Amino acid sequence: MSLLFPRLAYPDDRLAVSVDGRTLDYRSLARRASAHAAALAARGVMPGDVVAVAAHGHVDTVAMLVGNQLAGAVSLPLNPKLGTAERAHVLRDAAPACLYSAVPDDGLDALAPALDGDAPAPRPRRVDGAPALLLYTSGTTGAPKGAVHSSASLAANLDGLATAWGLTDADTVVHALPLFHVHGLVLGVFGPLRFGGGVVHRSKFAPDDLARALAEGTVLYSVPTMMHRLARAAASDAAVRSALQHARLLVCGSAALPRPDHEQVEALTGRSVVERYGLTETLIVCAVTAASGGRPGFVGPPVPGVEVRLVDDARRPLDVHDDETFGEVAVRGPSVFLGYRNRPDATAEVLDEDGWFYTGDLATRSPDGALRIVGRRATDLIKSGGFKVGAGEIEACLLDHPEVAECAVVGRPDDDLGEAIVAYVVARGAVDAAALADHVARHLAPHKRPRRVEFVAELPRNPLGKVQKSRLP
Ligand code: MCA
Ligand code: AMP
Repeated sequence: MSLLFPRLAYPDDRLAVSVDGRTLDYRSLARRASAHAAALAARGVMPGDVVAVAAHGHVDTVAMLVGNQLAGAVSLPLNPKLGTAERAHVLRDAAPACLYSAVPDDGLDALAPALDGDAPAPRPRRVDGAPALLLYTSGTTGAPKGAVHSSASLAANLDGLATAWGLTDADTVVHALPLFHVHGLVLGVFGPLRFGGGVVHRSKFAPDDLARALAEGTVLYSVPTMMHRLARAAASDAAVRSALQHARLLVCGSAALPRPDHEQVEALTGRSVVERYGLTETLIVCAVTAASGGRPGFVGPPVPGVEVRLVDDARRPLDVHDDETFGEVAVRGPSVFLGYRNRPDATAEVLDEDGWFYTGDLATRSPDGALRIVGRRATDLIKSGGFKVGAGEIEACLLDHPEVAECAVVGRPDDDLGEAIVAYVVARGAVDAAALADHVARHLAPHKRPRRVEFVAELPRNPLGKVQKSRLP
């Protein structure tokens, strides 16, 4: 297929997207996306220019992102809740030609979309290797980096997942994932639109509400925190139980789903949860197939079209299939990103000249090819609620607070969030934990705020003065 969204070329009245009850069928989505593409052309936006869209949960966010693709623009979906410092960094780095928002005034100074026109549809842009999507993702230190994907990369990965999960135009995907990451946007919106199905999205996650939405769909996408909360709700709420029972497929990813959550869903509903593993830079690498069903601890074999290796510390391939020996996961294939925007140095660290991307994740491989993620190289990367957060970026932000003399940030195991962000702070004067959490929420993003702040007299250091996080209380 040479179009990213083939059904939009012959649009009909099948539901394409529903957000909080507002819906667009394929015909309305095609019309609104075309009007946006025409508006971009009228503004002089050229193919390859970056166009930012505030990623509010709204049907018109989807119309604009599809319109960007029709126009050949590079979409930058922006978390509308980004704090001042992080937003300034992203906008400086991405240098968008324009910024749109479906929701008026959120301090973003964004353009209102022009989606009501009856502009002639631009000739749909074919799938190719040019940049199409820019997603910012955290590293261990420093500000987030922009990962660049082409439409060919998105198409290849979505087709592989459609094979693994048997996705067709009869499917409607249901989720409440944010629309500014691979999970919610690429899998959760572009996926259904590519296979001609629908998406039912909720802009806020609540277990009972998502269960109601699931009654309108067939496939659920979730992060572990959501599955954990759904499993707890299912214990006392028959409607949640029944919704999970009747879905065709329950999918979870972005972090490991703990065994107790797997077991609780299965005990209450008789259904298993299939996990899949991926990164912003590679899209989805491994997925448990619909046919094989869930298997706690395992993320499945490589997605069709993706090559996976386990490598040792010197990046030499390990030919192991014993579910015991572990190595770093390396990935090659059409869905690996083009690189980090403006950061050839950072790109060269993770992508070698043969096209292998080194994930930093450690895994074992079973005789049947399924991977089990057992850890990661960098201890300074935290996954909280499925969001990736760098300890270094939070430390730098806390150090900008006048009352913080020193600090160290770590992820601590948490039943609900997987890992909770905890900050150890040596304070100069009187400051409370909530004020420091607010400081991070205001400057970076609310999900990056420490959930706990421990005030300490000093940080443990080695003789060279380096903070030793393993010795924190
Ligand atoms: C709370 N809030 C605040 C503050 N505290 N706002 C300002 N200042 C504060 N101090 C607000 C929040 O903005 C939010 O508002 C509300 O209070 C609740 O926030 P919070 O407590 O942070 O939410 P939570 O309950 O902890 O969220 C759990 C969650 C969330 C819903 C599961 O973590 C989530 O959406 N996770 C999804 C992550 C994801 O999609 N990751 C994919 C990336 P409001 O309610 O208005 O929002 S990974 C990826 O793409 C790869 C490829 C992969 O493998 O998938
Ligand atoms: P992100 O950069 O936000 O795309 O996060 C990518 C990281 O999430 C990976 O490097 C893994 O550490 C983690 N991850 C994603 N899916 C899973 C999973 N199913 N199990 C364990 N870790 C996962």
